[in-house]
Amino acid sequence: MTAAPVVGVPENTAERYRAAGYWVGETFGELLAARAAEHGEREALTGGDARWSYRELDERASAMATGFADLGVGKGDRVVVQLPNVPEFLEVVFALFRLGAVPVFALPAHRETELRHIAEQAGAVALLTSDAHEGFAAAEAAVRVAAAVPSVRHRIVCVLDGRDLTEGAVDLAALRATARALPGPAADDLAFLQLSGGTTGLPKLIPRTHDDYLYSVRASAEICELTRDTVYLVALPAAHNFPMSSPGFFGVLHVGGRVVLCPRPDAATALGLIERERVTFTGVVPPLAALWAQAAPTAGFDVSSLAVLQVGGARCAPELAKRIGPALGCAVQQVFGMAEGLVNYTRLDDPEDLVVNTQGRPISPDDEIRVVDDNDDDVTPGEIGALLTRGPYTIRGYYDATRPDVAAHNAASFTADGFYRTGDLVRMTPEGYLVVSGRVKDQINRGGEKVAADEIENHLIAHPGVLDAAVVAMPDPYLGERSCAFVVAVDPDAAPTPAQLRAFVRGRGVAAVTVPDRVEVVAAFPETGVGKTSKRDLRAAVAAQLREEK
Ligand code: J2J
Repeated sequence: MTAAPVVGVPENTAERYRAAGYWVGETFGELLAARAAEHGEREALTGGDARWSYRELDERASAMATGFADLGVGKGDRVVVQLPNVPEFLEVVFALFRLGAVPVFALPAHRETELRHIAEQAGAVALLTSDAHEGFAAAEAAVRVAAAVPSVRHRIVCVLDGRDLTEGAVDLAALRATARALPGPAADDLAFLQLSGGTTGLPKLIPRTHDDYLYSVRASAEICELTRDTVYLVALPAAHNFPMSSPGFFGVLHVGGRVVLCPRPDAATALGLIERERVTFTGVVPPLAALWAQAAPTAGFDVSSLAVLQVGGARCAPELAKRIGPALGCAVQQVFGMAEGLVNYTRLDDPEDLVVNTQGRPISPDDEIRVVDDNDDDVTPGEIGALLTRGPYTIRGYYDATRPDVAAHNAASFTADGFYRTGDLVRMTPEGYLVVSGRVKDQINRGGEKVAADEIENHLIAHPGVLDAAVVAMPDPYLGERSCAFVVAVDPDAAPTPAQLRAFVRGRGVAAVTVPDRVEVVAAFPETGVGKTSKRDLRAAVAAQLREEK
């Protein structure tokens, strides 16, 4: 068998998913065309001053697809897309879908280090960024990333900040050509690459097909009871899997509802938009839910239109889950999902006990769930174990599996029979609901933003004054977790200070989540019985220290 970049499901399994009606052979481009035919002048999208109807979004996507084609971007070509929550994001994404080119969804928080890695892993032919957002000179970073990654032939810039184009860049606006018919992709083709939270090193690329993703979108829209009257606020970065598909803006477009893009998720901006646009549905990470719930009673906004607030991406404390509904006057839904596939929801008619204390149950009757011990044997039902999953919208391997590093990571992240090792510790309730109780992956989940511990460690060890580094999660009342780096200095008498080390990591052009929140310089690390660094002891040490400082 020749190796392929995407690890597919076995053909008989694919047949089963088609026969069950999960994979229906529709592409994203076809979906948008069908909705434009059906809903025409209804408003699809609001963002900034723009209001686009279904027809306008459809026409824009077709015109821009032609522009990409004329530039030389073709079917199967990967294009890194990094944009904040602006309407152009959807225009670009649907244009690439229509062409069969493959968007690679960088997050707005990513910086040069992540962008370069993503472009390299994807073998991207183009980088599409803003000129600048959040103070990040994205177009200039793109010049350096393109210089470092030989596959990149084009830099395309969406001007949001009024800056002049960097030399050699193409203005996104110039890609708005006159539409011409183009051969589109097949529904079982790769639609896009999402990013994993990263359990080791930088984020891995997650290959999703039109067939598999659209199944999760349709099923999510149904579970979340979306209708054409739904007004959905994209409060999290649109490139993230949660606001994209759980049920996200794709779910809302699928049912003919309206999508409102929120530029920043602070309470005043978000609650203001909920009032102005009569938003009915949105999804956030727990720290934002807490902020909004705290602000709502006195902020003076009328948020009575909001019917459902979803909370997911990181653990939501039961106390918080209880508080949100009354504070915002809406129902709460917990969502436990992952860009690799599996998404669990509490259902809108579930009793309060399940909504408050569990993270929901899977979308599909064909989501296979295993809760296992260290030997991959099933635990006694109800006991805590590691979550493995396989199903009609969960990947079987990261992209590009022909690369030896990715193949090795795939061997560790998937079982021989194709289950994804989520790295989460869960228990299953008698009702079949999952409760997330911890994790085995060495990662920090900073209020939904994930970073691999070894990624931070590598940046610290690059400092000439650092002999060794070990990064663990420490409890935080707002974000749930923050990162704490323990560092052993080369010369204990001339150790770099925590402030210097944080500045050093930041200076390496990394996402903010990669800069350690706290740094402790220590003489040596505690060890386990076999002489390995004991992260468990380090976690306990910083937790104790924090209690003392209170
Ligand atoms: C605890 N941990 C959670 C939850 C995710 C919907 C919602 C979230 C994501 C997402 C997503 C959690 N309680 N409710 O893609 O479609 C942690 C787990 C999980 C990892 C996945 C979606 N919800 N998590 O967060 O790919 O550790 O997706 O494995 O970013 O987030 O992260 P990500």
